[in-house]
Amino acid sequence: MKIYDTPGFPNPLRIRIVLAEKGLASQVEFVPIDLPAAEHKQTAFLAKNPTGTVPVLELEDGTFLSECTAITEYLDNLDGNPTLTGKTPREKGVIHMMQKRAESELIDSIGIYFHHATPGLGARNEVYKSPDWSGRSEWGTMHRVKAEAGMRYFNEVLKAQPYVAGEHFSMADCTVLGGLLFARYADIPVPAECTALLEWKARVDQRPSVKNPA
Ligand code: GTS
Repeated sequence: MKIYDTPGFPNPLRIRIVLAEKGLASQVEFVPIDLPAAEHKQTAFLAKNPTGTVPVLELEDGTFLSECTAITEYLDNLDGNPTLTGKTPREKGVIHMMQKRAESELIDSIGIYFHHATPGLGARNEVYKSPDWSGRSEWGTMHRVKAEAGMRYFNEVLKAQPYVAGEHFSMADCTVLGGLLFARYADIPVPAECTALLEWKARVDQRPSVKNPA
């Protein structure tokens, strides 16, 4: 298997944690993609993922999987013991729901703020996101507020349970971790009153897969 990604970036981190959780790191060849140089928006990469985002997983049969959720589903089920995406119908439903909330309320909102209300990855790259990119938009700025509300939401969730989707570490935790990494890059601090979220972060940061992602 090959993973096309950009080391140290938030969405790639989600999959690198999954690979470490599942003990699959040694089975993957990493192919670096130069995001700041907009390599992901060029023809060769778009043939692998038409949405022009990393990460992408290439299977041995030449199939390309994009979207962290799809890649996680695939990797998690390889050994017949899905620990990150749920075993029972209820677990699968709850994990899917919470990870989607983590995308829409956190990591994707931070991405919109970063790309549409800050210089983002620079003019060479951002022109692909918005042809009239000028570095700021009200729509982008609103997503910072949305992301902060998302942090407060997950703080409430984590007051009641140890992990984002319940009793066990799951794909939903990986998405929130990616979101908080992106928040750091975008200079959106976790509100100090979000103590449950901060305590969760300190705890999951000690997991071997988070300490040493693939
Ligand atoms: N929903 C996608 C997924 O789950 O894979 C999001 C992927 C994504 O947005 N990746 C970012 C990207 O390629 C990389 S990261 O910096 O957010 O981690 N961004 C480039 C672009 O032009 O959108």
